[in-house]
Amino acid sequence: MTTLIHKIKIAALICGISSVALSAFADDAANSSAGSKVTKIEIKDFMFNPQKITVKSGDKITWTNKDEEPHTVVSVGKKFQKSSALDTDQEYSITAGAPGTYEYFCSVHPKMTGTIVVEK
Ligand SMILES: [Cu+2]
Repeated sequence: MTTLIHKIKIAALICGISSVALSAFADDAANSSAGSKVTKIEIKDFMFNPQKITVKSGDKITWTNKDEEPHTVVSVGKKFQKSSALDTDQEYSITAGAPGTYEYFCSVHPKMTGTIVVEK
């Protein structure tokens, strides 16, 4: 009986340690990956907000759909991979590639457009 309790305590301890280690690792990865950061774009009221962003090559760009309608992120000229139809609160991310100006739109509502400027 004591052995069982002892084992549970050890298991709990190991779990605690590994989750601390994991979160430390995640923080590390987010902070250290060569200064790259995440730029968030909210999709709300049939608009991409901000409508134009400037990022550095290697930065992550994440769209979140805050509308009740499905939206997509589609690159003009297929410069980056398009998203699937995003449900409410669903996210889509890409990593900014070569420097340049990238236009995109929502294929469900083509009047919704946005611009990404990628700098070196
Ligand atoms: Cu849309």
